[in-house]
Amino acid sequence: MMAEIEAKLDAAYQVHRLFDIAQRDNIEAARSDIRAVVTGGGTGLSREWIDLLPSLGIIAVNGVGTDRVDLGYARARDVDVATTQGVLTDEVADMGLALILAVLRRIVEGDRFVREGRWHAGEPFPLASSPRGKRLGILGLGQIGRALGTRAELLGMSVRYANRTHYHDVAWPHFTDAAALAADSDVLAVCVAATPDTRGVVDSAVLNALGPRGTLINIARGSVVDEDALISALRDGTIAAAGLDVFENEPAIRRDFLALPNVVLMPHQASATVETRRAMGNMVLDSLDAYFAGKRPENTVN
Ligand code: 8YV
Repeated sequence: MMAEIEAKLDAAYQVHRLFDIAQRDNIEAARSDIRAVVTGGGTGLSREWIDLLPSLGIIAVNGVGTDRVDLGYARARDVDVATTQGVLTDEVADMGLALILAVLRRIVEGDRFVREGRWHAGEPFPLASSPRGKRLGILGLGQIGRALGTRAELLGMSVRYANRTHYHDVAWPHFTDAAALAADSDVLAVCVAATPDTRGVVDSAVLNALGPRGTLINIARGSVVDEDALISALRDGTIAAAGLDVFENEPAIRRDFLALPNVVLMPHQASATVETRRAMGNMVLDSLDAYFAGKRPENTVN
């Protein structure tokens, strides 16, 4: 979290930082008094930790993903799980758009080309691909998927989506099946929440359906994509390219990704702007305030 948010936490509470090895002994001593945990979307809090904290009443997630917290288990223990939903939607959708443009317009490749002196040496740079007229398939039409679809339309892309629910307030064609969506898309953007149901949903069948001119974007969670299948597909031309902000095992991502020229890699930064991280941090503080005032935080999700 931002230093200014950490300072506000310290001003209001006695804070033990689990990620700080030097504090581990203090945490052990304070364990039974700890009433609130602040964590990240990609980090969460395991059942084991919930069991180790008998006074716990709230888990405030500095993010929207709750795939690393067992919501039902927390509820059964009377623990509220609050997220920062809403405030990061636009930022994450922007990252989706940035990755689409980075891949189609060869932004990262171009930067490298200039720095390596290849432009100066007169080497030709390959033509890029226009987003206009391309079909964007959105896997998971939550707030972020919708915000990405709206942005993509401004680029002249046509949007379709796959989702369990068929929404009638959008005119975009609806699919129920990820492979059928991929077959009808030039760019497939993964925006779906990570759950046991969506684990590995983007598999070799979906990548085959996306095809050799297709691009995969992932701004959701690495676990939604079968990374073995993705690495093979990028290597053998089953799909053209990918833009990824999230991975299965962060930050120790599969080294195979590093050697692939047709993938743009980001270190899970979709919500990471000063403005949005400030808004997220303040929302975490509001949730803690509400909880310690004896109220259930507004953005409780369990
Ligand atoms: C954050 C996220 O990077 O919202 C989420 O679920 O993964 C991201 O916004 C993460 O929560 C870090 O705190």
